[in-house]
Amino acid sequence: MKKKNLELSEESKIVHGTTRNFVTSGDLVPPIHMTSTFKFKDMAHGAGIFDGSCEGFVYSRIANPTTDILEEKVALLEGGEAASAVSSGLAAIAAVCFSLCKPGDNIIACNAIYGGTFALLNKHLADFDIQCRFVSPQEAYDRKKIDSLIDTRTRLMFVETPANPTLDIVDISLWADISKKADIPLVVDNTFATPYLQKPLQLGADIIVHSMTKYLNGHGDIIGGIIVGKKNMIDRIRENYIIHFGPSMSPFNAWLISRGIKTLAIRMEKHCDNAMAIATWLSSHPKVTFVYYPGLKTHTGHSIAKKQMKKYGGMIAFRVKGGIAAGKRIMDSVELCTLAVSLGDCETLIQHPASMTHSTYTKKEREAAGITDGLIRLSVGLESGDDIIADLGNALSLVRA
Ligand code: LCS
Repeated sequence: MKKKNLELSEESKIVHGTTRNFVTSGDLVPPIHMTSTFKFKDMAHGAGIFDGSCEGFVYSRIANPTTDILEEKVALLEGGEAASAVSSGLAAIAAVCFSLCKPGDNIIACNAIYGGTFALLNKHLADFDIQCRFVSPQEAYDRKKIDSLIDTRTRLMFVETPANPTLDIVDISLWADISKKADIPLVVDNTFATPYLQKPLQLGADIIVHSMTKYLNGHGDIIGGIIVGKKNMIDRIRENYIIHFGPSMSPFNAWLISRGIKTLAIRMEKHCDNAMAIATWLSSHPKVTFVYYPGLKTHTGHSIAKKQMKKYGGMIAFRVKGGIAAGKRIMDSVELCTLAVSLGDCETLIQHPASMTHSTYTKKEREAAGITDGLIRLSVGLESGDDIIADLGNALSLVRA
């Protein structure tokens, strides 16, 4: 983005977004265009908007000025030509799948992903005769294995990195290289990293999806999603799916997310610094058996994370001695950490993937993805890192090792 004489840095773009403003009253913050429909000046104008010969808004399921501002901002931060905001992260993923795939087609995906996404890819798309071929986190580094799954009906490749809940790291450049050679779009779920930490389009991905419910909004008060990519791809997804299946975003939610994004840089810095300190502390705790955090040198994806991310994010998973029983005791004993799903909020959230976010997997499917029953997931918040450590320390002290 360019102001007249300035090339803006990432932090400034995060605050300012685009220069577009749909009001003339000089508001610093654009108002919420809380309207379902828009007045036409006359018949020629209305018909002209419909046939594309005039600029203008028609109806908020199709487009809305407040939502447009958010879409331009996220496209700018991701380095994409265009974006389309929708009602949830899963709506974004469904929109991509349904607009690119027809019955008989298939998708290749990594099996360590959010449980809701797994249910969509593994089960619900199969009802439409769209099959998903999964690779394990280890196989995700194996070019030959991935190549062997591609055929003439493969319509997209899907990865989430860092992955929910195991923080597995997918090598985006490797997947992009494979997908380019096969001429299949690569879709990256960039929810955990955000564009502040990772830019998949620069690494060769074609489409980015986000659950904006998480870090982009950052305040735990709305559900939202977005798709970013080349303009012709976003137009195709809008026309093939969003406009007529209708998962549109409320202008009020779009306005809240635009407000939330302004603090993304400083929030992500604090999430990352807190998470690094907590992961380091957990890894030397005698009652903790394993810590999953890409910032730790012991993490299998550390070197790739170092290459493709600015810092390592705010999500941690860990296992404790005494397995699931001990884990449950910890989750029932914490006082500052809140027992809740979701992530990326100001508050630290703790939860149990096997019985909560990833209960959509069978036990066998979870094991294949490395999601063990004893795994505890922590979304590190913006409180004092010392307070979070003290809270976890107290809870761990109640567990018999
Ligand atoms: N992608 C990722 C990586 C996610 O973690 C989630 C939700 C979604 C997509 C779906 O987004 P939504 O439709 O909820 O906006 N993850 C959740 C989680 O770990 N706990 O609760 C929701």
